[in-house]
Amino acid sequence: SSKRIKSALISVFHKDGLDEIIQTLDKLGVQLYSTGGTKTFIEDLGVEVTAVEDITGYPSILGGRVKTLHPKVFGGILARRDNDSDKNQLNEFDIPELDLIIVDLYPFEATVASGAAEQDIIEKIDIGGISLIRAAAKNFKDVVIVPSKAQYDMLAKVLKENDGVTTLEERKAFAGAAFAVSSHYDSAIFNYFNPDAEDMERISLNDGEVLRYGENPHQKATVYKYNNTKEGASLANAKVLQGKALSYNNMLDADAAWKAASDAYHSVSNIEHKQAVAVVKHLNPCGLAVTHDITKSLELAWAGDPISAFGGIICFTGTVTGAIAQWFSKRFVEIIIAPEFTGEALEVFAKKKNLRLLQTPIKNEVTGEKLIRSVSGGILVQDEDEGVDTDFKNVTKLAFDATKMELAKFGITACKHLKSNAIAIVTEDEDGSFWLTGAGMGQPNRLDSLRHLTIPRFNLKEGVKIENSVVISDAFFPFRDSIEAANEYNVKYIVEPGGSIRDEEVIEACNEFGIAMLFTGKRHFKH
Ligand code: 93A
Repeated sequence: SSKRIKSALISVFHKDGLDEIIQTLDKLGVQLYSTGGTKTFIEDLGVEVTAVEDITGYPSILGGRVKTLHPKVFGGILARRDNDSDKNQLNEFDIPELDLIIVDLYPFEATVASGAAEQDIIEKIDIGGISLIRAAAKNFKDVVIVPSKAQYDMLAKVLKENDGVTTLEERKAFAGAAFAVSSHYDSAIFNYFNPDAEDMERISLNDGEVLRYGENPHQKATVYKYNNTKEGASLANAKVLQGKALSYNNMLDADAAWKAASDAYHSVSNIEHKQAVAVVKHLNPCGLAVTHDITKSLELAWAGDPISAFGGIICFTGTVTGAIAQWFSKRFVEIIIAPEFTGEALEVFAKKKNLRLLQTPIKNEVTGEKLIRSVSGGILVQDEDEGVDTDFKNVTKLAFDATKMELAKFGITACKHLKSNAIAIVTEDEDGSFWLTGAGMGQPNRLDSLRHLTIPRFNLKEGVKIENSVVISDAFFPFRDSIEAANEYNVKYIVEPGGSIRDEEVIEACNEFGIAMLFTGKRHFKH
């Protein structure tokens, strides 16, 4: 039902933006009450206002800690206007009805962020203001609550359009905003007092940012940014330099590209001035390279699978220059991620209005990130699969060439970023560049990954020899059939975790075919 605002209690920390509201309320003949500083502000506007002390009969005490906390204030807010007993009590105790409450809380978060001393922070825990907000929101049937400056526009609109008359629907919407403000405020206090709390508890559902859309345009999606990594930069906090709004898939792909490029960079220790580039499609790196030169890395990453690279997500671990930006002028990509873009690069990219540029430092080798996914009725949390594998065991008669160990490390890293069942082939160029030359992923069996994806992609590369390349499997080979298939193509180096009950059979097949095999002892499924 509709209600006219006849009285208002105003108690705000930041006074900016309030003048217009006060003038409008004054014109509507609303009786104003307010606290110390706010009262001075209103009087300076030449508007008549009554001190809250005149309602309570108490001065503000304890240095302002108790100003509005009084039954005469809260009675006037919480009284049910259609309840005779409540009405009688308001009369009996001479309590004025308060129809509109405007609050702007003490700036707790900003005070914490400023690095203030603990005592200053504690003083900024608003007690009266938060109570006013909760009380007025609880009684939205009769009362309008404006819980922060962010709702001033909404209030101004309601006041102007209907001369201070509000509908129940409008008051309930204000109450909704009020509880968003109060829960956010309390989470900030919670975070301050519980610095070691589980990261998940820190997500405030009000903090979500709406994404362009979900996995498909008819699905809504939101990103909640919170610190789920202990070390270093994060993808969600990358700076968006240009381009249309990001979607759910964009965020996932950008994260996959950023992690693949960064991890590839960390996996290699024998390349001077190393630069990694990843080209990702649908969460899988279809190209990945580490070389001594950023342009070369880009070219090899693109050449990994030039068909799939169309519309891809590219991540660099070094500075993107104008020349690199030019390189993309005739190629369509969705997102480019890099720690740095030169001014010239930005100028060139500016012509591609839809292209997103994300700026973020590379991922640390180990970040302690917690990965979160949902299933119907629950959420799953696990540690990120981090770090470079270095503990290898030669299991075949033929020793795994010592000069191929660095390449193997790069290959394991590439393979670990592919969806299971994953097989990767990596190759070293004449100049010592490492690149992903074949990749098979997402198949329900390893043999299909090898035969139908990895090898055909590898065979597209002219002049690259399989006998010099290393084949990596993300999990053990359950049978000797994959080794037989690999042998058909003349594979000479295989890396796999081991751990199958038929390991002996698999090793025997390698010995038969003159293949050198390493066991890593570490599986890298990615579902
Ligand atoms: O210290 S408080 O928690 N005690 C109170 O009773 C109280 N009532 C309102 N702080 C209180 N407030 C806050 O004072 C409001 O939330 C607002 O931030 C501020 C306005 O004070 P002034 O009008 O004196 O500038």
